[in-house]
Amino acid sequence: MGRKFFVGGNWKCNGTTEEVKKIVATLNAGEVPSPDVVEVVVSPPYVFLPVVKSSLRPDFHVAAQNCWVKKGGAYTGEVSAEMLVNLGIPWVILGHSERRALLSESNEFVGEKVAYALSKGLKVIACIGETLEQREAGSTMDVVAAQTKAIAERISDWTNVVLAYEPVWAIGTGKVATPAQAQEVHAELRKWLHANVSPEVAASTRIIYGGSVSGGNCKELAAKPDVDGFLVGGASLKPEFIDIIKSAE
Ligand code: G2H
Repeated sequence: MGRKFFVGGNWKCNGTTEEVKKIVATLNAGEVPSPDVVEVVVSPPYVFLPVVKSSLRPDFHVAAQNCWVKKGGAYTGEVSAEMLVNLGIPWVILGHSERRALLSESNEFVGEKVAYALSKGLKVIACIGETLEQREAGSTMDVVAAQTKAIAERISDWTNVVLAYEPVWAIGTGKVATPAQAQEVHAELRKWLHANVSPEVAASTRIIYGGSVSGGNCKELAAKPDVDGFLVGGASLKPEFIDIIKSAE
């Protein structure tokens, strides 16, 4: 089964109205492969979701950067999955390492969020990845397997899940994983899905790489058989995001 290349742009907590308009204009003017070849999703901060959704080219989609773990209510500052669905936002990023680290989101909490978001009809970019300390201790696979297991235990349908492997040591540091390092973890994750979920899910789930992806390093990474696309941070705010989308070809 072919896995369509996926490129996500995670704008994180960046942008003013003017900057957002500029980024959207650049995206709208970009010449990219057809939606049959690559799925493109950009993820602005919550407050810009409506304006980006209404002004973005129709072949690109939008994602929120987070959502609450259950139905809305007395949860000050949170945004529910139901609200995203109500606004026609199809995707959400969950479990980003910045939230795991800075807001103490546990594997279990992220797993619950993924399950709830899927149950409401959202598609999920679920992020996993090890710290430098964990990599140096040789526990990369144990860490990403535990993060994936916490999701796998709570969901039964992986159709609307994209798994984003983002080694924490590569995020925003300019220290990208080598294509071989990315391929090794992606292949192991696919094996894990094969053994612990099903051969079908292992074959069809897109595993994308994130961490200092740029216009300069994307082609080599994209050439690896188990790298099905990217989650891009810093470079998704720049015109080179178009070059990254083009690496799908
Ligand atoms: C990893 C990535 C986007 P950057 O967080 O999710 O960010 O490309 O800036 O390392």
